[in-house]
Amino acid sequence: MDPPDVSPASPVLAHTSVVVIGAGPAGLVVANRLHDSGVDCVLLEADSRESIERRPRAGFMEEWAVRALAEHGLAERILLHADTQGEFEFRFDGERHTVPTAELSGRRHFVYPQPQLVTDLLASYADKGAGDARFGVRDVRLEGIDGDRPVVSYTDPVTGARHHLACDHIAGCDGARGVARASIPDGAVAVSRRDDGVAWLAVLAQAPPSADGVVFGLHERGFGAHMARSPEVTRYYLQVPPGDTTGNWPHERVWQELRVRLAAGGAPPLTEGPLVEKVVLDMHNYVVEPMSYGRLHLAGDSAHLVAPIAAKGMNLAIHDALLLADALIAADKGEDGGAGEDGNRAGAGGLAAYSQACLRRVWQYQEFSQWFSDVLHGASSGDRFRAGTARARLRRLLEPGHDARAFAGLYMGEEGGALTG
Ligand code: RFL
Repeated sequence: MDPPDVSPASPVLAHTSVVVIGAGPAGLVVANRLHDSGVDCVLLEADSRESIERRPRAGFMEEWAVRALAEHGLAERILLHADTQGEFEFRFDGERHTVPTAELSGRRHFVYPQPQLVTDLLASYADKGAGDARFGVRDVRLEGIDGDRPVVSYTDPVTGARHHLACDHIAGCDGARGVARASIPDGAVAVSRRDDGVAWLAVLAQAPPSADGVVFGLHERGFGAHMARSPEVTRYYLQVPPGDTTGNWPHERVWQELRVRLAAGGAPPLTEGPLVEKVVLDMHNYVVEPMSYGRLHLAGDSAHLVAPIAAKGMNLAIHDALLLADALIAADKGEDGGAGEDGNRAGAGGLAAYSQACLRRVWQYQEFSQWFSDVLHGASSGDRFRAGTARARLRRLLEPGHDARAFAGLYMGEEGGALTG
């Protein structure tokens, strides 16, 4: 890797302990924890504050994640305002089947829109805490990440000036399309990928929910889902062919297809409304191992993508971020026990163990998501064998016993547990 571009002609303008790249859930949790613990940090975000506070995405938070944020004073509004859900419904063959996940697992989901979480975490870091957050930064570059003093540079969107930040560590929290992972030399980390071979049309409807919680419709025409987000907004998903475009899905076609795929005897009709967001998502997944390279540590979607089949991505991002923040705080205070056994210069004790500590949960969630994907998409696969095995798994989930309990535990975010088949 080239040495950092810090010649006298391009002076290092500042030094900070940690540069956090990306103000999504991962970056904001890291920045809040560092700032609260007195570790100097700068948060760089490519988008504007207004835009990231409006970007719709996740809604389901696992209970452990909310409790963990609450321990650090970061979940006040979630605990005040979020609904919780403890069951969901499968619909297939015209019938409704309720899965009592809270009863089976002892845990509940919190329903809290991601833009609201981002807004809360930004208010805590940048407003209440007066933390250093820089929005709209252009052309972020990472240099010297395999050395002792990496440099992150960016162009100021207003003045056009190039800024250089020398630091001890970089938290790469810039999502699936960021620069952090791309800055790691080819071959230095392993990237494993899996494509589920399906796509979902994700829509947000300006309409009240039509059921109390989540409804998964399993249908030969494709999977469909309903997810209550707030009294005014509901998320819906429709399985579509890979490569499909939103242009093929006008308003009436979306509602027609949802009515078919979510139909069941005794189910109330869907409350329709304008579709305020429409996006086609390919269901693909990846994992980067290890999650650290030199002084760069990846967290959240930059390190692993889990298709939103089981609502896991943001939860994993929070898990990584909490562990990374702890390790960075320990390193900053010289409390992390010296260099790691593998000679990883990033780190030291806590940081050397960071990747491994995250990956256990990452792989557990990837495996669950893959398992669930097979169940949800079996009926529409066009393959009678896959449809038959998916139906067998589904039956096991709906009968009291080991699989029902294991499923509920994994769905609600237990790190252990295993399903058969
Ligand atoms: P994010 O949220 O993508 O944030 C990354 C931030 O980095 C910025 N950025 C840069 N900043 C500076 N320089 C650069 N060069 C940069 N490049 C990018 C971006 O602007 C952005 O602000 O990643 P993070 O923090 O890792 O969080 C991950 C989660 O956002 C993601 O996993 C979830 O949204 C996934 N997901 C769900 N997860 C759940 O746990 N529960 C759910 O219910 C759930 N539902 C969903 C979802 C994802 C969805 N989509 C759209 C993929 C529903 C959907 C439809």
